[in-house]
Amino acid sequence: IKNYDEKLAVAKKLAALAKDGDIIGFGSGSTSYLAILELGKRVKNGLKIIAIPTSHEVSLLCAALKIPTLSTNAAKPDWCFDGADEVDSNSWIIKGRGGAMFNEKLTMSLSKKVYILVDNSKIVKKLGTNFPIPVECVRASLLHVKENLLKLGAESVAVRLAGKAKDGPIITEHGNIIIDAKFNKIGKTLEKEIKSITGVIESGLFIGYNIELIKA
Ligand code: DER
Repeated sequence: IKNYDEKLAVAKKLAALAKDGDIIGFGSGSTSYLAILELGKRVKNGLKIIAIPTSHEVSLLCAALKIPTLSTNAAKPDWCFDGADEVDSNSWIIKGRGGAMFNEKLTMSLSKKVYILVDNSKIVKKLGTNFPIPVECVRASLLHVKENLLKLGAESVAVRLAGKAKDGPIITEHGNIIIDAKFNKIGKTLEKEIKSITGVIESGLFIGYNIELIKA
């Protein structure tokens, strides 16, 4: 894991926040993974929490750590945590390198409190510097979504491929595909403009969410 020491320090800080009875939204990605391992240690020592996982990976990890889980239809999280690919000075965020941004945004929207775990490599002056905005969309809308993302100013759009794991596109937890759209200019209406394209399920652009950063 890149920046392991910083991520582990942030993960430990997060894990210390949990208290008995908490229902917690568990984010996806390597930083969240380390936080879940830390929470697993506390659960082994008697901490009573329930997790709402945001991906298959996190669901499997909770099962392995014997952390009880509920779905987003069964309960609302008291609070949630997650990682980020980029965070700017307005606390606008790009997420979704791990492809779980629909469940992550849903869980954040359901949570009273949102903690975002960041190592210093994630802090950027200008959003869009290092990462594309991932856009989850219905397979039948691929051409339409690509065209409209370019119209919104995307420098490039590319279907996320599974690589060695499988020829062709990756398929998300909800059976959709992801288009990675590189934007050099990200204005405050872009999240809503992307969402308004027919066929778009959700994007990894988070503008104006009430979040608290946890840094190393
Ligand atoms: O895919 C995601 O949304 C992850 O949370 C990502 O944004 C951060 O992943 P990392 O913790 O592995 O850097």
